Amino acid sequence: MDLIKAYTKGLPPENEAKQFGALVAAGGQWVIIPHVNPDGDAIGACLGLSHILSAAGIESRVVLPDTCPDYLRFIAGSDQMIDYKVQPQIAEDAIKSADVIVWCDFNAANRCGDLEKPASLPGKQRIMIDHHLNPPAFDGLMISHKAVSSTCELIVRLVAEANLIHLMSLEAASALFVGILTDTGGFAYSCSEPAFFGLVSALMTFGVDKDAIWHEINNRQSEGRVRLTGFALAEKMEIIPEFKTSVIALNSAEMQRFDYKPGDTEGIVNLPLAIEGVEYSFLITERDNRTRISMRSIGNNPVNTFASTYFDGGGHKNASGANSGLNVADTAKRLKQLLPELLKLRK
Ligand SMILES: [Mn+2]
Repeated sequence: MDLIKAYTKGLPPENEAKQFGALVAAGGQWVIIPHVNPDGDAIGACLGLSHILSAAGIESRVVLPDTCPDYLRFIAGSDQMIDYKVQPQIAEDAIKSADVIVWCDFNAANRCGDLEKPASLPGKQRIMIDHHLNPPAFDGLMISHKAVSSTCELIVRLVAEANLIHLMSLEAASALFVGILTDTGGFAYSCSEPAFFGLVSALMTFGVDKDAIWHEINNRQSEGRVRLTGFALAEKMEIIPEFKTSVIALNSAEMQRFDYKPGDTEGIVNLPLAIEGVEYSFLITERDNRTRISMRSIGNNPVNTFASTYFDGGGHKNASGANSGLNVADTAKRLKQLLPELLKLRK
């Protein structure tokens, strides 16, 4: 038994790993798609899986519904990704000629934006590898487990359970480490199981340079991004003590003032939770004329049911997201009106 398999403890279950292993053995052309507005876990998982497939002799392409944030472009293979926003025809052709389509780090077709239709093309073998809650019915191999920290962790487990760990390389392990690091907030949440650290420890043996990855993700931000964070906290954060809530609403003009690039607001939503007494944090942003709400909470205060009940969204208990059909200001107004309902959902 290899080092990583010692920690997987049947997650994912053997039948899923077997089916995945059979698909890898069958080869063919694969396309891997992440969710819109991809984060470290989505990009790390897509590229990590792509490296693993390459080692198996499988031709795979990562096709993004929209732009990869700059801070993730250090990951090996990121220069080979196809951005649908930049190369729509190449992206569609890649998906059309694929035998296998992987939904990576999302579970509903509408989470991959403009790729919703191509990602759902009939007649394709589909695989979902994801850790978000409440996956809808899926036409394909569903490897969906909410108990893992990240889709990257799930891929490490899947590869080990499928007896394919010999395909793991330094490039793959490093990409997968990125998602484990970012989706746990630097090992702060969603990773309390001892087995998790055993798994990470085993992954490190492939030569992952943790310090270099930390540096790439945290210490290479643009001046605009750091100033936008400062502006959001100093000028835009509204604390509503009776609801233990912080709301930050940033419209497009405010974001552009700081030369906004995709990914620049990543992480801002977590910062108000540092304030004593704040248990909920909401960040409302505007991107491509769409209003997005990021939701975070501490402890037994679910935000996912709030996201799905009152907005078009969902996610994890303490980390959810939603779309809003209203503009930023009106979304903030509606959100604040709904705060009494939020408190009713407390356990
Ligand atoms: Mn994730």
